[in-house]
Amino acid sequence: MARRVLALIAIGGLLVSCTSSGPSAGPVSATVKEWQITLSSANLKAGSLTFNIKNDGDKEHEFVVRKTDKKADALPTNADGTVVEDSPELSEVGDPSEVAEIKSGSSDRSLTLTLQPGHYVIFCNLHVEDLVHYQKGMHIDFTVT
Ligand SMILES: [Cu+2]
Repeated sequence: MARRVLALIAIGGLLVSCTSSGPSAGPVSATVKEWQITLSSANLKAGSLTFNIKNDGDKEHEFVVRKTDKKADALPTNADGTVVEDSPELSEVGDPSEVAEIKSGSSDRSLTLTLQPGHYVIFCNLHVEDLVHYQKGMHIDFTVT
């Protein structure tokens, strides 16, 4: 009997999570590693949002957030392939608008931003030992509505 009740509660929880639609109000779980950045949701709700960042990789990474109309894979770049972080086409969205030096294995870094509706990108802009992390694929788009 108790087991059946628990099963019904579990099913009810699944139905609720499936039927709730629209943007996520956060917090957002973000993972950085070689060579990608992933988010628990890429459709976020405007307002104050916290990104809890985990480095699942073997290398140090960073987490740079900018508001821009450009797609994450088509940002303005320097001659070495890194992103032009202070390009007029990219807007900072907080002070700071990024988290640097995220050590391998760490999960205690976070970034809270107040976000307006629009299109945003996150990228890692490290260039270490001939590896340009942005060019290796460390970028992602997200939208705020
Ligand atoms: Cu990186």
